[in-house]
Amino acid sequence: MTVGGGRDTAWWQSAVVYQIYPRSFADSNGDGVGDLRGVIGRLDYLRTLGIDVIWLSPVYRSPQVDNGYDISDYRDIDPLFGTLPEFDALLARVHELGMKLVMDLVVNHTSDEHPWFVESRSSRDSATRDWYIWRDARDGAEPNNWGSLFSGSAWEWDQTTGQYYLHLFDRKQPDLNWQNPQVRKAVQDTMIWWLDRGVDGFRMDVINFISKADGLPDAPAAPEQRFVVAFENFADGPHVHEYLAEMTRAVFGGRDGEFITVGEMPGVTPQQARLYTDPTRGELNMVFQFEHVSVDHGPAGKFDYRGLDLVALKKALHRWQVELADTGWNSLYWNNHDQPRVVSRFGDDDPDYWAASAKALATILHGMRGTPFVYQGEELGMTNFPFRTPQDHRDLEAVNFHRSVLETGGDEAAALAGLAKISRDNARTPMQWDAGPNAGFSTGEPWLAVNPNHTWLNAAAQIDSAGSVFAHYQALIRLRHDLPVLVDGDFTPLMEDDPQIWAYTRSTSTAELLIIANCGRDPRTVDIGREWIDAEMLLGLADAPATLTSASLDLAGWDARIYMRPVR
Ligand code: TEU
Repeated sequence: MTVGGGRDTAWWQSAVVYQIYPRSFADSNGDGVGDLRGVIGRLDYLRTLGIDVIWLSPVYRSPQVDNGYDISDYRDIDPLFGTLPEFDALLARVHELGMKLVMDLVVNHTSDEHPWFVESRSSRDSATRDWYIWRDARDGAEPNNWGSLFSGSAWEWDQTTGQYYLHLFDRKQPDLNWQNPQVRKAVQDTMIWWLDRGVDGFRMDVINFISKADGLPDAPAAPEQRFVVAFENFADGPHVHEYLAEMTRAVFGGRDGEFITVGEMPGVTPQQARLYTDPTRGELNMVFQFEHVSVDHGPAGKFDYRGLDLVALKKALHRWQVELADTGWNSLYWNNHDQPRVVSRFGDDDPDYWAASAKALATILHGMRGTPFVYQGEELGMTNFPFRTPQDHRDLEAVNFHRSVLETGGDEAAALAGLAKISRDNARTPMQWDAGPNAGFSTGEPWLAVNPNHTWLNAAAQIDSAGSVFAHYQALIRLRHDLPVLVDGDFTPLMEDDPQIWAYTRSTSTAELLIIANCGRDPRTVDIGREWIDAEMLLGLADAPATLTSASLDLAGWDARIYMRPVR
C-alpha cells in the first residue's frame, strides 16, 4: 500500500536542526568553558552548513552538576555562559541569519538549589512542599524500589523534614510533582516568558517521565536487585498526554509564528509516539525515541556494551519509519550530548574508513522520513575519545556508575571498557575548529580534554574541501530543502536481513529515491533491479557514474549513494 506523497507539510518537516552543547562549542573568554559569545562568533559556520534551527542545550542558571540539566533559575543565564543581554544578541543574530533558536526545557526536575525546592524542603507545610514528590519511609527504608537512571536509589532522605524525595536522575535533581496544577502553571509561564523573548520552540527533556504511576508502586525486580529503573512506572504515565495537551494549549494557543517542539522520551513505544505527535491531538511535533541507540546495550544496561548488530539497528529505525507513516512524525538522530560518537559506534573510526563511514551513516539517516538533527561535530565526523582511566571521565553518570561498580564489587575493567565506548563524555569533548592549540575551542585549559585527532580532524580542514564530511552534510541538507520526496515520500525497506547493505526507497507519485550504503570495509555488488537503469545519482563518490547503466551496482567499502528516477 502506498501512503503519503503530496500531503501538506509543515515548515519543520523540511527543516534540519543543529544541536549546540554550549559548554563544548566555542569559548570566547578563555575560561575553558564554551559560552554564548562563542556561539555568536560561530553562527556563520552554521549558516554555511545550511541548517534551519539551532537547539541550544541548557544555558540557564545552574549548579552544573549535570552540566546545566539541573536548573536553579529558569529565567536567567548562568554566568558561566554569559548574560541575558548576550542571549538576546545571540537570538537576534540567529534570526538575522534566517535561522531559528530552540531552548532546552528541563522540567521533569529542577536543581535542588532552585528556590522552589529550597522552600519545599524547608518544612512539611511550606508553600511549595507539594511541588515535589515527598514520601514517608517504608519499614525504615526507601518508599519503593525505584532506581535512579544515574545509579543507586531514586530516593533521597531529607533530615530536616524526615521524609524522602524522589529523583529519577541525580539526588541534586528532585522530580517536580506535575499532579499539582501550580507546577504546571509555573512551567507554562516559564515557556511563555521565553517565547515572548523571541525563541522559536522547545526541546523537552525526558518529558514522558512527568506523570508517575498512581501510588508509586514497586517495580518488578529480581531477588538480588535492590533498585530497578522502573520505566513502566514513570514513562508514558497516566496523565502525560493530558499535561502535554494542556501545556500546548496554554503556551502556543493563539500565538502567531512558526514554532517547533520535540519531546525527549526514553523508552517510548511507536504506539505512544503516535499519540504524542498526532497533529489532531495538539501535543508535540515530534519525539526523540531511543530504540536505535539501545541496540548495543546488554542486559545489565548501557555500559554493558554488546557490539553492533547491523540488522537489529536497521530494523529498529525501519520500525519507526513504518509505524509513523500515517500518523505522527519522526525525529532522526545518531548523536546528541548523551550518545557516543556515531562514527566510533556504528561506523569505522580507523583513519582509512572514518570519513567514508561518517558519510555513509549520514546518508542513511538523512534519507529517511523525519526531521534530521545534527549534533555539533557530527558534520565533521568527530570520533570517540580514547578514555582510559576513571579520572578521564567528568560526567556524573559515568562517575556514579564507576563508584557503584566499586561499591558492589563489580568488574572494574569491564566497566571502564563500557564507559570508554558508551560514555556521554565522548560527545562532550570540545568542538574541533582547527589544528591549533585546544583545537581552536579555547585559549585556556578546556574543561574536558580535546580529542588528540583534532590535528587532522577539524572544521578548518573541511569547510572548503570538496569530498569532506562537512561538504557531504551540506549536500544532504540541501537535498532535504530541495526534494519534496525526501521530506514526505513513502519509505520501503530493501534487503532488511542483509548484515552489510543498508537500503531503502522513498517514493511519491512522481519520483522515487534509492538510498543505499555498504556498511562495511569489503566491496559488495548488489542487484538493485532494472527499474533503476538510467537513474540519476544525486549523491555518491565523485568518481561514480552520474547515471546508472546496469541493474547491478558495485559498492566500495562504506560507499553510499542516493539515486532518483521519475515515476511514470
Ligand atoms: O537524558 C535522559 C536520559 O534518559 C538519557 O539519555 C541520559 O543521558 C542517561 O544517560 C540515561 O542513562 C536527559 C538529558 O539529555 C541528559 O543530558 C540529562 O542528564 C538527563 O535528561 C537529566 O536531565
